[in-house]
Amino acid sequence: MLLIQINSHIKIRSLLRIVLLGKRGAGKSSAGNTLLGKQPFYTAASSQRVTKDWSMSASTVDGHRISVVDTAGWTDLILMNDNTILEIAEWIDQSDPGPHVFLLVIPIGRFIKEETNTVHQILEVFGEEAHKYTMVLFTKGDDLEEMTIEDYLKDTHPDLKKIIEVCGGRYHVFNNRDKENKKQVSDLLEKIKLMAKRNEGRNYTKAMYQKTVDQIEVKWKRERIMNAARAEVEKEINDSAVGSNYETTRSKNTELKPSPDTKGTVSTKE
Ligand SMILES: Nc1nc2c(ncn2[C@@H]2O[C@H](COP(=O)(O)OP(=O)(O)OP(=O)(O)O)[C@@H](O)[C@H]2O)c(=O)[nH]1
Ligand SMILES: [Mg+2]
Repeated sequence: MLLIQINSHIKIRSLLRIVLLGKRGAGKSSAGNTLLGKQPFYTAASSQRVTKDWSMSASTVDGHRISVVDTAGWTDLILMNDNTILEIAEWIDQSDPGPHVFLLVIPIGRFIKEETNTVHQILEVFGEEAHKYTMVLFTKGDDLEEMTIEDYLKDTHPDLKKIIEVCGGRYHVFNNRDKENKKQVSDLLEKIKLMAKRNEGRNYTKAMYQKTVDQIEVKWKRERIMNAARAEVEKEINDSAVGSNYETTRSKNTELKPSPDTKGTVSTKE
């Protein structure tokens, strides 16, 4: 046990591997730059996804070697499919042998249902085992103005509170516009190191990811079977509706249109 702790201490001291995740435009690349104290990641105010692929950069911060993987912005349109699964596996590979921490980047502001869906999707993709390696990193801390993050969280959307709870109550806030504020970086590193120590220096692994992918694939398979069954039932209902409409129309036509051999008898009878 002691040996494991010493080893993990050495591991954490040698390189802290960080992966940034979050919705498009959440401030992931900016947060990566703030963390590293340099600008390896391109950032922009855009309604489109700015970062389209992952990239990695490393630096020494407060005497610690850290590597940061910046990832493409999650959008509601990114439906999980085989390509996304492979792309994520690559991000994890980049952080070989696996990240010590996922920073779930969420901008300060109005937290609406759409954000919740994205965050839930991210949490689902990495699976339950990832929760203990995840921390919420709020960006746009300047928007808090006079408020503290604790004040902001007191009145926030219950879904956001739940997300923080899922992440073991871990969160931090960055103002990426304040490049002089080195304390925000040191404080985050301290929180990450504390978390890494609690995890005994272990990191999220590709095997953990594989496990969740297998579960997702089973879920997809089940959904595909259910959808096919549903489509079959709908088709049967439609077919029988068309059939009965046809019958109704046919019988209406039969009532209204006199057959050629009865033609004339209908109107001339009286
Ligand atoms: N005011 C303020 N703006 C910020 C902050 N962090 C990021 N931004 C701005 O938010 C916009 C998006 O930031 P990015 O870092 O490019 O966001 P991203 O999550 O990497 O975006 P994608 O790569 O498209 O997913 C940019 O205009 C940033 O300048 C912050 O702390 N405060
Ligand atoms: Mg980006």
